[in-house]
Amino acid sequence: MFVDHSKIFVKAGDGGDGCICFHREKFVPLGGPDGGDGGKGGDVIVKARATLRTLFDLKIRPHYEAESGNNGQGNNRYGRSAPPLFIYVPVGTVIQDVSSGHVLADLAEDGQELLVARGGRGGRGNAKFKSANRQAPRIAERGEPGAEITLNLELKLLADVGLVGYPNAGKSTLLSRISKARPKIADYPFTTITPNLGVVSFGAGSSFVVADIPGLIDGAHSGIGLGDEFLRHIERTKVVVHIIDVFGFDNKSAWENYQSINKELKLYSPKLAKKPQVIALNKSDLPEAEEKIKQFKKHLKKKPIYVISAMAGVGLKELMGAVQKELENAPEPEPIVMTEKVQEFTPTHSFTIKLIDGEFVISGKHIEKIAAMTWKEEEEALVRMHNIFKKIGVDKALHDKGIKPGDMVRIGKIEFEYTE
Ligand SMILES: Nc1nc2c(ncn2[C@@H]2O[C@H](COP(=O)(O)OP(=O)(O)OP(=O)(O)O)[C@@H](O)[C@H]2O)c(=O)[nH]1
Ligand SMILES: [Mg+2]
Repeated sequence: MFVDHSKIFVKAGDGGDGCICFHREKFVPLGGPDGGDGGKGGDVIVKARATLRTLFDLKIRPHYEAESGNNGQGNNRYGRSAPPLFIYVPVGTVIQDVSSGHVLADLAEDGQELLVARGGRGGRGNAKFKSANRQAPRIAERGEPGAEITLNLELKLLADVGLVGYPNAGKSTLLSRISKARPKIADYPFTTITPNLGVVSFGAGSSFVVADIPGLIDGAHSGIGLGDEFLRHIERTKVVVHIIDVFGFDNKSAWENYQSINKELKLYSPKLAKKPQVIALNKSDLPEAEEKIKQFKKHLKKKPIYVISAMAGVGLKELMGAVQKELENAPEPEPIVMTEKVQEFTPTHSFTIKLIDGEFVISGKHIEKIAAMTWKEEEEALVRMHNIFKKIGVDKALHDKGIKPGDMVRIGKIEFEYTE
């Protein structure tokens, strides 16, 4: 099954907790702190793989979570870091961050990868908190939570040439004639419901990839029919071949059809409308085609028109020759605009305080992270957290909001009673 977009939720692994431990040995009464650091949580990496063709697997399994790092242990043993979690996608997958709308990457080559969520840092063990005036610290950090992100994945086919036209015009028939592809062909509209790709070998050593997409109808740009879904695949091609049934479609003439399709392309994307277009009038083998061809040509005197019979294989060499020539002159399709990098966590100390159901709820990325990394069972660790909060102005802000001893404060998942 061909699936060309999917929304996935990923979470990197949490860092392992740092350990609060003291050296124990016979005859050594007061061993120093020897709690090791926690290991790093696993990153989540999206990687392109040439053997994949669809995003189907990700559609049916949209949740991904990397392993957490192991906790640190006594005797200065560090916790093991977790391996990265790879999510494999087909080449041509565009990754977008749902919350910001930024395009993060366009994985256009086999093996290309993007780190989408960084694993949490391991918490430091209490050995790291030893200082001249703190010989036996009961402080360690919990692991940093792994980053979370929701991504839109969209597969853009990497074809050089796109076939567009109304349903039943003969696009799939043409593809089957010029390549080894065997798409379904039938005498009714919307036979093709997902794109087909074929490789055309032309002349000495040159070849190009052609995409046959479902037929377009009026209003396709706004989502009517199947076509608009697939126009984005055409956006990346270098050349468009416009296939027209010389007998027309939907009780309209070939000329009217030609204009309407071009209008749809323009409404979908002006860039698409500007792509080099090769015009092919199909079904020339049928009786009375001659007269229809004449009529069409009357309207369009300045542009070359290729008269073909996809079924009988007439005029295809000339058509492919024209396509080849256009390909040689066509500019490389513009790369998709990419945001430089995944926005990494930048410690901004900004926070907000809201009074919700009598509780003072503090939110802010940095502050929530500090809270999550605090061993709240340890008095000393809590004191350290409060000292950090004081420094960044949380205390003062709580005062300004009128907090009194005994009131409850909540930060992320932790809650405590306020004391002076
Ligand atoms: N006589 C004649 N019939 C043709 C020719 N090309 C295609 N056909 C017929 O037209 C019908 C539609 O052909 P398809 O290739 O399925 O058309 P399509 O453009 O891919 O149609 P959709 O997938 O529905 O968009 C089939 O019955 C074909 O046999 C041609 O050159 N001559
Ligand atoms: Mg078709």
